[in-house]
Amino acid sequence: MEENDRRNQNKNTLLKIVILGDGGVGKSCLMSRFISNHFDDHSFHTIGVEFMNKTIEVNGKQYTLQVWDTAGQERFKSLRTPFYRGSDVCILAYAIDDRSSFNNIKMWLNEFLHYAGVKNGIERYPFMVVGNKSDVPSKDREVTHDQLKQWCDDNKISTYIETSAKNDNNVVEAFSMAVQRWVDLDQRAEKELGMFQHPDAVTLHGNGTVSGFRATCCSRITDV
Ligand SMILES: Nc1nc2c(ncn2[C@@H]2O[C@H](COP(=O)(O)OP(=O)(O)OP(=O)(O)O)[C@@H](O)[C@H]2O)c(=O)[nH]1
Ligand SMILES: [Mg+2]
Repeated sequence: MEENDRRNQNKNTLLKIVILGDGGVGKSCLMSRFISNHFDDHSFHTIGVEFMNKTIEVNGKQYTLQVWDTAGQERFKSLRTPFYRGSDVCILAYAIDDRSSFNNIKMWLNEFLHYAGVKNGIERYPFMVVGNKSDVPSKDREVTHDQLKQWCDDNKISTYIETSAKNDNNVVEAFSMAVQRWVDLDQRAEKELGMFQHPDAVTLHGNGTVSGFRATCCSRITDV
């Protein structure tokens, strides 16, 4: 392993992850389950935004996730939207026993695109859809897993999962998947930037690799 790679391996990448979705779908509970492995049966509605940090390892690398929990109720819109800018990942959450929260995902997607100023298209931004409350009895389920998949296919979002903050099902997995999606898109952007800035560098040594060029992209690498 080269010295540069070794140094990068020991660095910690800070990612801002924002969670959006209707009031009551379980955004705050997902955050508490992830950050402190705690679940509150009588969680209060969030007012504005709150954030908490947690470091996790994905594929042998450290990521500090700054998780931003937002207020889903319409009356708090002006308090939450200023915090969308600078996000690295956006999680769109609904509850599987609440059809209207699923129908509103599109509205949340559009709100984020608008206020975060995402310009490069949905496929190039790490979105993830999370169907929470997967623990509810099947008679109460209003959105199937197939409907989740179909919606994501139709909207060009490739990362989605069902979770239960209550039963601690798939919560860490959801955040790990979100990081992985960010890594994949970041590497793709880096590659494209390299090709753009050094269009004829690909064949210099006859091994098909870009010669000695490494683009920096949107990641923030910090020492911890
Ligand atoms: N059954 C079940 N209930 C959950 C789950 N997650 C959250 N809840 C419950 O759903 C209710 C709302 O959860 P919150 O986390 O406060 O919802 P929120 O999305 O943060 O709501 P706002 O802050 O108003 O936007 C609470 O009563 C939680 O106990 C879950 O995975 N399963
Ligand atoms: Mg909340």
